[in-house]
Amino acid sequence: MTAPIVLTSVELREVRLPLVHPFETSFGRMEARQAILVTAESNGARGHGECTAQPEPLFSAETNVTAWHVLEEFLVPALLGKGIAAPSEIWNALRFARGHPMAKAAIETAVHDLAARRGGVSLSRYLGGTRDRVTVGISLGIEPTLDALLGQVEKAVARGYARVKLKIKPGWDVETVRRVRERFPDLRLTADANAAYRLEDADRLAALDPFGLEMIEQPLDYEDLFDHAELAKRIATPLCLDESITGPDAARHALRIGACRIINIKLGRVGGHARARAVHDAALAAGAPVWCGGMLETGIGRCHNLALASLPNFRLPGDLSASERYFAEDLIDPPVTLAGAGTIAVPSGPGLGHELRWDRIEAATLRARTIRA
Ligand code: OSB
Ligand code: MG
Repeated sequence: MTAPIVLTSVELREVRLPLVHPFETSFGRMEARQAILVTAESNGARGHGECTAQPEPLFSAETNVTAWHVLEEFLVPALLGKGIAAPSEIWNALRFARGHPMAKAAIETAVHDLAARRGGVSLSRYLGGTRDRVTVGISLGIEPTLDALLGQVEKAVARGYARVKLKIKPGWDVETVRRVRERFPDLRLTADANAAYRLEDADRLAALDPFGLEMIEQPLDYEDLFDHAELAKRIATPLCLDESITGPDAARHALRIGACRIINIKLGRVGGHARARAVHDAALAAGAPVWCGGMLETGIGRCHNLALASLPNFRLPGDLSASERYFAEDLIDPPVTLAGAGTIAVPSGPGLGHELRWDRIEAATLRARTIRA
């Protein structure tokens, strides 16, 4: 038995880091990653997490303002000064507060990092990871022109990414995928619609079938498993769900009714490492593969994703790219880099396995507040 963790203080810090290239999806365009970083402290031991909310409620209902509010007023006070038997207990300890999975994940993942560091093991080892490198892809946003997108794909292929995901929306779909497929006949390709279609668009989505996409991610509404199951009967390309999978129950239901065959797991969307593990296990039990999604995280969130993606049922390339694909200067040292053959090494040092660059974090800070027990 390891001793319980008693949090003595929690720091919330909002940072803004410009992206090297704007990222556009069906729901909007991002020029920077603006995130809340959470540092949990227990008698000198520290752990770090990153909230995957954005300034606007476009991908999910949470925003940086709601996450900060809920962390500051409710979640952090509920945990400070109390004995936490294990980080996997945090989801239950925070059950009194409805919703806000990204805010909950930010503190839950920070305490996981703290627990792994305290035990002197990597976060991957702490979580039960089974690989020392993970296969990775790149998610490419909507570009002003097809030629600009083809240039981006070319660069990604040259860098060795194991698969390319194209963001699609009505009007940037069939022709887009056709052109990329023509130019790169053997590339592992997927498409992500971020809920931009309706079931009535089934024919348009079926028109993507000839291009050999490995999956279409979240074509329909985030609340709608039923219509995804209907769509799955009308198209050949496998469906993957992102926004709709809020936890293990949603995963079980979606797989059971045929709303998807593959699941994208994101720590923030599901509420942290323990919930991510539960989704992973639900998919494994149903014989479905999972892969690790991304939210343009800084190196802190990215290292959490790398540790998560080292679990056994992460059998498809994740949206886990090198630091340089997102930021001129990442918040960790060393930055995340691609190893050979479209892989990234899972950090092996204690916890997240990378040092934090506090000079850069300070320079990127918009506001900070420490809450003490
Ligand atoms: O739907 O997967 C998504 C980024 C922001 C919000 C939603 C999504 C994404 C990505 C980027 O696709 C993945 C990455 O972090 O590289
Ligand atoms: Mg997605």
